[in-house]
Amino acid sequence: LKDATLAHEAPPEAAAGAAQPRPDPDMREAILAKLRFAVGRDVSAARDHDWYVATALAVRDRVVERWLDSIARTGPEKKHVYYFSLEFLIGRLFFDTVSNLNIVGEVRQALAGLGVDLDRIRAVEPDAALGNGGLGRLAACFMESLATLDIPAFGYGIRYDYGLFRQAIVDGWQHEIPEDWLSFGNPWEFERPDIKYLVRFGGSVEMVGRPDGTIQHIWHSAETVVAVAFDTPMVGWRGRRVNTLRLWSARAADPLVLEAFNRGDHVGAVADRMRVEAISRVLYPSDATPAGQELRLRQEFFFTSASLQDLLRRHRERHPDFSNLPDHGAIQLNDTHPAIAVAELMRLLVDEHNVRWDEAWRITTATLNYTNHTLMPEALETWPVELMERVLPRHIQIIYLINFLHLESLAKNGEISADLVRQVSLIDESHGRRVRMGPLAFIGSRRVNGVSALHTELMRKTVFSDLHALYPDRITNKTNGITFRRWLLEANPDLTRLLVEAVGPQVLDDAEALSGLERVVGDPAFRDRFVAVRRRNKERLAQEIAARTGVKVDPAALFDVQIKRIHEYKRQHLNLLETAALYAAIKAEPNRDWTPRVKIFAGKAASSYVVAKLIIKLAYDLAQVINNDPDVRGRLAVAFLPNYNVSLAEIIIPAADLSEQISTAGLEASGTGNMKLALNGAITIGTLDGANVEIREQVGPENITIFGLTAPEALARKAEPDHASRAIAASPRLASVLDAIGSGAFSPDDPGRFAGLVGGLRDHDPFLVTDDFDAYWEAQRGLDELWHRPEEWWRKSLLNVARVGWFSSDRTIREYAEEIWRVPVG
Ligand code: TH1
Repeated sequence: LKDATLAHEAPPEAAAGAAQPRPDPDMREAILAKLRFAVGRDVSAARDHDWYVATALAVRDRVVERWLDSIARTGPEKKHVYYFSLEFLIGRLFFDTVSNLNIVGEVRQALAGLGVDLDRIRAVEPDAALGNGGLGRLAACFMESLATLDIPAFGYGIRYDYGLFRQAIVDGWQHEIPEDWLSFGNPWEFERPDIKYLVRFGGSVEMVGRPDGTIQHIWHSAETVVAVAFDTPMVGWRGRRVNTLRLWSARAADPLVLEAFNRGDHVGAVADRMRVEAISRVLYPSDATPAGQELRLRQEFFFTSASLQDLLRRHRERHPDFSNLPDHGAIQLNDTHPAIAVAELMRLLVDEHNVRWDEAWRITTATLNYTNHTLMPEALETWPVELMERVLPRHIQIIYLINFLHLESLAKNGEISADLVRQVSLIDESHGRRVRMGPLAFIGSRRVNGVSALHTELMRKTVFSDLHALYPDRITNKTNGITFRRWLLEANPDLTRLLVEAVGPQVLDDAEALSGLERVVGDPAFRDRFVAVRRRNKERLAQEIAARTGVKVDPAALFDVQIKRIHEYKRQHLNLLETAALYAAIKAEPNRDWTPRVKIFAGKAASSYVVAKLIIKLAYDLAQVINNDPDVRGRLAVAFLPNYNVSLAEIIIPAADLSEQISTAGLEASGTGNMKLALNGAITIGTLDGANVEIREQVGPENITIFGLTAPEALARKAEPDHASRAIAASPRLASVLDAIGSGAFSPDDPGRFAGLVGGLRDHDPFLVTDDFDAYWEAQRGLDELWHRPEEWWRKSLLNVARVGWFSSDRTIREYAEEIWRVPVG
């Protein structure tokens, strides 16, 4: 095999309508010049990191040309999309950029001529881990698809000094290590010291009567923070368009109180600065759980206010007033984290720009849109009224007025009961007074969307049912998607090359062209090549597992993969119970023809989530026993890979045979890892939850393994007080595995370690692990059987690849563009 890494590197002239990359006379000279004059190193002294920076800067020059071109080409009149998100989980940018510019071959060659290996230096780049999981990664995929579809867009967020913590596993326990991704500099960002806004906090509000009888509100804030812009170019496929990701960094207005310093108070002089700059110091490590701290509220308001001021300024440079703001911009709120935008946009318009309240409300509700990503009650953001009064005194007034007008409009439309008021009020009075950010975002938005068909249906029927009855056209579904550039072309170049051969180069531009594969699924020669590609990917993963954990696994075994945040609702512990039961079964009947399996886990637990950390420890303890037991060698192995992030996902996903998507039905809003794994040929074992439902529709029920309670069944079952004890009594296998784990069979050094975890399952089991256990066990054994019929297995696997084109984020973004944002798609 010659340069097998990327078939699509060659100019894909067959791709219709695509802009050809400009011929680049001398990448080699460009890299050498950057090495010398930007990095300040001689070739003889240059190390991998120097080469990485030099090459990134040389590539960046090509990006900047297109970036400026995109901005120039987009007249100010064109409608822009503004994606507000507290998280952008981008991962590495170097190879993504090179690949999207279609210059992988050129760059590889230039580097090779200098004795440098592209694949070695690309691994030097740290991940931009500015997100926790699916929500943050979705924002990153959306930025890529927006550029690809030539939609003018800004991503707005926070430039955290520290991204999501690095996870170390010490003796099975998770430790969190700061992720200082910026310590070697960041060649992709442009600091914009001239683009800065003041964001204010605290203080009080003065009310002054105007001659016309209206009241002017003057906010005397107690604290001022400067938000400074850092811009990163977001390159679309084939470099067609380059958009801006604008991340704000917090700076003190007066960084050094000179007077204090001169007095000799060197610490006091910088204390205020520390407090202010803490705002953009670190990402909260909570996923699908509210962070709930004052600093979090400060982060949310900080980036929302700076972003709104930025886009209002740009609007005012070209228009006499804000009446046509909705024609020139659509704002998408990624969950409720930026929901304070409803109050802040009202404040900016009414207090700072003298727009009348009704007109400001019209503009706000025509500009904002809100995406909901979870319905779990404990995950819905609320803020204590007392905290809001202290941190955002003007905003709480505005929220009260919005709430008053909202409830008044209900009253006008007929009777309203105390019950209905309780349901739809923006203030929750049930446990202390709290502002409910979901309903605030709902009331303030033109469109509100869920992220899968099932999730959107549940939004209408449960959490938002009363608001839905009042505004029946507001909720709409936009099933999530993933960018195929990163998750197929870049992560799995060998499979991509095979697909191009099989269905033609249009598959690089059009995800739906994957359906062309249907023609070859029965072709044994093609199937063999597909299996050979997968085998190489699995060998690479096996090496990675050995390097990271010391566990040796056989690439011929079934690779059974569960990679995602560790959360009880995602039920890694259901998978672990099945693993322990399988171990017992193999030991009891060692001579049966067991399907060799490697159970692969990876994921981070929120630092304060004790049970999630214990689940990681359980995976580790099971691995210790199982991997060291000669009785099961070659049949069962367990590996927990530390520090799951985007880059590790890019290695695991192309090597997965089985994709575990086993959340309690009704609780996983969508999932997006499920789409990435299916796209790369994994078969899904999953519940009827989130986007699994739509994956089943697309790939066909015979090509996915569905098990367990449905969402309505799960809801009903949970209400039965003795559901767990009945499930355990009915399943000797489950009873015995719970006994074993609970009594310390896998933790002889601390036999009581998992007693609490098991006790929780016996007593309450809110996530229905016990109820779904038998169905899950049976489904797994069915897959064991299927593995013994490779022709059938690979046919199903190939049909998954062929039929998941619909899950491209290009499709998702097209739907947002047409129905929510009303912007043209290029
Ligand atoms: C996730 C959902 O859990 C997942 O199902 C979905 O695919 C993904 O969003 C993208 O839509 C969520 N992540 C978070 C993170 C926080 C709060 C709520 C959610 S929901 C911090």
